[in-house]
Amino acid sequence: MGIALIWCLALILIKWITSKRRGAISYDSSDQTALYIRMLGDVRVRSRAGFETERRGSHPYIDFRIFHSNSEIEVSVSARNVRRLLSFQRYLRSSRFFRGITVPNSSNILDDDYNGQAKCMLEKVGNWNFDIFLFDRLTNGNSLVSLTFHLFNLHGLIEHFQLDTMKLRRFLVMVQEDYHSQNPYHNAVHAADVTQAMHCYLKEPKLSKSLTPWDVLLSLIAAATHDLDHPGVNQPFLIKTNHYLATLYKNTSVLENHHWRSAVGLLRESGLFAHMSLENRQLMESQIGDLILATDISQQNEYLSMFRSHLDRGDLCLENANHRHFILQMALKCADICNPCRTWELSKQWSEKVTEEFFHQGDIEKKYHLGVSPLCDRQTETIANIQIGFMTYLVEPLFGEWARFSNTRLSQTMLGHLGLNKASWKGVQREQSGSGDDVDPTFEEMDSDILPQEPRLS
Ligand SMILES: *[C@@H]1O[C@H](CO)[C@@H](O)[C@H](O)[C@H]1NC(C)=O
Ligand SMILES: CC(=O)N[C@H]1CO[C@H](CO)[C@@H](O)[C@@H]1O
Ligand SMILES: [Zn+2]
Repeated sequence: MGIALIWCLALILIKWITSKRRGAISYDSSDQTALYIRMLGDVRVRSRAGFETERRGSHPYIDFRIFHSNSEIEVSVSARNVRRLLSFQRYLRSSRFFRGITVPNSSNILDDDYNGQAKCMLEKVGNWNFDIFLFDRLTNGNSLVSLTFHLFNLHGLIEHFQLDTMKLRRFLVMVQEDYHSQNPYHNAVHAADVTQAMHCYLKEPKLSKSLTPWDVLLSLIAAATHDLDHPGVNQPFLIKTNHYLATLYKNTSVLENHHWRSAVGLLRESGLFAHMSLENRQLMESQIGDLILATDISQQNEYLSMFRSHLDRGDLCLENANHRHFILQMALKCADICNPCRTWELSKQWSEKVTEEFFHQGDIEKKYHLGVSPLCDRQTETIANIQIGFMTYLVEPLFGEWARFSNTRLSQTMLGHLGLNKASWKGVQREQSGSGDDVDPTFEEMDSDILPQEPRLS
């Protein structure tokens, strides 16, 4: 789950739900968080959907049948234009033919493309300042493969689980390939960044002294695969375009379920754990699912309040495997939305990328009259507004609890960056608005703009 889902999901739900229950919900601006969480909570309906793996390249990513049932659009847009507009969707890269070429040579990646600087950077892979963008350039776009392979080695997983390094590399290359490099944000570099953050959290004293190699293995795989095959649009977009994944997963954690099932597909295909018992492999698949599904931001309230009550009661016992896995879910959630907790230099780049992805979705929605998702309209939104809301309502609450759990220098560093970055965006916002107004216009506009609008989704 990436940030892209967060805002559009939250706001589009407000549109939907208020259209159905206008007047039933109070939009007290002092309680926006509760409002968001309530809205997000409403979408979570059913239990986890089917257990089939997702086969790569087996489906078109976006189903545009919706366009053909809309006569207004049908006349103005040719199928060819639709296809061209959606060229960001990867078709070719999923083909077995393509993979057949790259995979056998994947073992060269670490030897050939690794220059001295990339190796040097890996010595500091546990630093919070690690520059994943630079690392990705130094590794020729292979940051996810290089970093994850290195971490497997560093944590002794290859030896402990008797992993075949060829199979491991092959698996990681397939994972990296199944991210869409055309996505400004949800691409393999984001996955590498989340994996690096996860590694930093695994090293935190409370965790490192209680985690088993199994826990570390699952954490790294889940981090590396948590947004696998992300289409670069969010769940509401998939639902309103009648995408088959939305149907398959019953409108619930659609993307996260797909990331998980895709990961399972690659694990099976690579045979990386073929030497383990079926029972262990099944356990691994379901535990990786628990981790990836936890990244669905619409469930943040549940996870956060569970975390909070554990911390209030002081009853977390990391010798207990269930408690450990709960903490790993929280850690992955933190890793996934830690962008605002990085240095300004890195954080700013992520903000630009995620906004670009939002706006791209908004452009498609505009062009095809799908109703522009909130925060996706480049005419009315700014990076600063989006970031300030995101930090205030989602990142700060999560990292506040994390710092209670793990009150370390790293946690203080993250909260420090978060505060500074927010202040920087507020500065940008003030410059742009030309006034001293600190209030996020997104939230101010909620009553006047979002509420009266009729949803155009049905
Ligand atoms: C998913 O949402 C769409 C649009 O709101 C709706 O038409 C469809 O029935 C929903 N599917 C399920 C399984 O709830
Ligand atoms: C596509 C490609 O680069 N294939 C090469 C893979 O590696 C072998 C030998 O290592 C070469 O012979 C192939 O040409
Ligand atoms: Zn993500």
